[in-house]
Formats: sequence, C-alpha cells, structure tokens
Amino acid sequence: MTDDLFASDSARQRIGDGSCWLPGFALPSMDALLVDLERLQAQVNFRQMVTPGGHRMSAWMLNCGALGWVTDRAGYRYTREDPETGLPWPAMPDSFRMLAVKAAAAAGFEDFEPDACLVNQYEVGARMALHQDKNEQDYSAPIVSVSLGLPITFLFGGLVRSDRPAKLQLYHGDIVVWGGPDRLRYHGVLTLKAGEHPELGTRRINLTFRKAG
Ligand code: MD3
Ligand code: FE
Repeated sequence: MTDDLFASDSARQRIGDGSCWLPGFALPSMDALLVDLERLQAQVNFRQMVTPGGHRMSAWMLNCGALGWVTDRAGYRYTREDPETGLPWPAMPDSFRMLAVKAAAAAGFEDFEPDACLVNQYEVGARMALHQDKNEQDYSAPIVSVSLGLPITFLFGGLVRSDRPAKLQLYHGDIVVWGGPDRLRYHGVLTLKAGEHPELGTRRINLTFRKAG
C-alpha cells in the first residue's frame, strides 16, 4: 500500500475480460496534460469530419503522433499528414505517451507502443454512435482512452451491434484500457449534457491512444 504501482493497482476495476477502468489514473499528470493539450490546439485545428455516408460527425477531432485517424467521403483510414494542411500531424507529447504506456501496463499490457492519438472534443449535444474501431493493423494492441472535462455516459456493447450495451459514467481523469477479447466490442457515448468543468469549461475531451500501423 506504500508505492504508486500498488495504489493504482488497487483502484483498477475490470469491466470486461480484456478491459480495465482506472478511475482518476490521469489526475497526478493533469497539469502537464493540459499544458500539452493547449500547445497541441495551437498547432493543429479541431475539425468536424464527414463519414463515408456523408454525415458530419458531432465531435470535433484532431490527431497527434505519426499516424492520425481521418474520415471523409472516401472512407475511414489513418494518414501521416493532416489532409487540411498536407503537413505531418504534430508529435505526440511525451506527457500523453508516458501516461498511456503507464496505464496500459497497469492493465496488464506491458509493451504498448502507441503511434496515434486521436483527440475528440465534445460540446453539449455531441455524441458518438455505437461503432467498432477496426482501422488499426493489429488488434492485439489495446486502445487506451483518457477522459477530461465534463462527464459522459459511455456505452460498452458486445461483438455484434445488436448486443445491448452496458453503461459506464466516465469522469475527468479516468482512464480505460480496452484490449484482448474486448478490442472489437461496439462502443459509443451518449449525448454530452450541459455543465461547467473548472479546468475545461463546457466540453469533454477524450484522448484515445492506438497502435495503428
Ligand atoms: C472500446 N471514442 O474515438 S473512448 C473513438 O469517448 C471513440 O471519445 C469515444 O470511440 C470517446 O473511437 C470512446 C473509449 C473507447 C475507445 C476505443 C475502443 C472504447 C473502446 C475500442 C474498443 C473497445
Ligand atoms: Fe471508438
């Protein structure tokens, strides 16, 4: 009960055979995370992407790291350059990478090497419908997600869309690591409700770390 590893271990909650909820795991790193988030927003724009079906997504997105997830009429994919500027995505900040690697290890994924970090920004009324993350090369790597700002209801479905999803409330500083048999489960978030967070204001930010390439 005296060292950090045990402390975070004791707060770890299994939510599926391959998934762990780490409540508050990001809180000790929060100051550095928010400074780096600010810096990132000065380097690359949040934008609303369009699905292959022509629907504009309600979340605003940007990427950092070697690869970035994009969608447009041509499909879902990872790119090395920001299609808006033709420039490489900004580097993944060390504070982001180190936290993701530490969280993955706490969940039992020892050598997570994220090469992509998708940053989703939700304003009041934004949501993300149930979907699977299938654009990555190797499903043996987990996905690590870090919730910042306003809380939201997360939907954790099954391996087919029709499986009724479980609900989980995610708060500022929570991390969830999704891997193994849960890696391809359907998931999404309900509409963001109005509120005011002392550090992030009227929004929720989610960082999702992936090994995409
Ligand atoms: C479970 N984002 O960006 S994060 C996404 O809150 C995405 O912004 C949501 O779904 C958000 O693709 C949920 C949690 C998450 C991310 C990826 C998963 C859960 C996952 C992949 C497999 C299973
Ligand atoms: Fe997803």
